[in-house]
Amino acid sequence: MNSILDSRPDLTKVINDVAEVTGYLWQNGWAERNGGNITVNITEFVDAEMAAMPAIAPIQPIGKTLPFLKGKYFYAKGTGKRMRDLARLPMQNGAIIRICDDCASYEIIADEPVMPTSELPSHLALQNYLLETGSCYKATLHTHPIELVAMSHNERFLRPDEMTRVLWSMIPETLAFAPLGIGIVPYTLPGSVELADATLEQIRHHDVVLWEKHGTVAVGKDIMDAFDQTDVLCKAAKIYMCARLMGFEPDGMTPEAVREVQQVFNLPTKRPC
Ligand code: 2HA
Ligand code: ZN
Repeated sequence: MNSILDSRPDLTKVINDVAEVTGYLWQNGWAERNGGNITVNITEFVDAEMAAMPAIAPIQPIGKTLPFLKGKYFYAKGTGKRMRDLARLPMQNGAIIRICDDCASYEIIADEPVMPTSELPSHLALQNYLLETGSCYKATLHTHPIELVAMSHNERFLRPDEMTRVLWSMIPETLAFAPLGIGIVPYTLPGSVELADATLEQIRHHDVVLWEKHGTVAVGKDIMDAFDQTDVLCKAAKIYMCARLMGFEPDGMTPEAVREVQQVFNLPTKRPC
């Protein structure tokens, strides 16, 4: 069967990276059944032939009007599709969509009429924000990392400053690679516009957002980067949990040691691009 990826090596590389990452999500135990979703802005790879491709399914509403998305193209994981299946067959478990001129609806153009992710309002609201701010970030990743979700069941870790402080203090690399820390969104119905709005507020100032008792959302320059952001914070959560399993509350790096890393490595206080 023909695929939009045929004779498009650059686009194929992006989709193959998504497939590689979805394999990691499954192996990490972060992607039970159809858990999690991904979108990647692929507009830079669109050629005249792609731009002329007709919709292969009825136009659908996004649920929000997102003015910076007009005419943009995204790869999106399909709703109800499994990450572990996407790892083998990305174009049968995800689709390429085009945002319509009303900026409030989208059409699927390839390869198959796979309806995109149930969290599309959140993903596209983040993509709209990235374009609005001129960011070079292209990917959004929602997944269910076990240890971070477990921590969100405790009131102490629903305080974003406390959660960030504990994670940063587990290992210097957490601070170095997630210098904006983790934001928290109190429990909100999955797939809702309210969840999208709350996520957007938090991602402005954080590397990753934790949805209470649900999962994480990360943005990245590409899908590998969004995965790394999540992975770095989850590693810190694992170390915290290992210490607790050994029967003690970990000391954590001292505030002075944390400040030293921030200063010596000149860590950014906002997203680099
Ligand atoms: O796609 O994870 O939050 C399934 C989900 C919804
Ligand atoms: Zn989810």
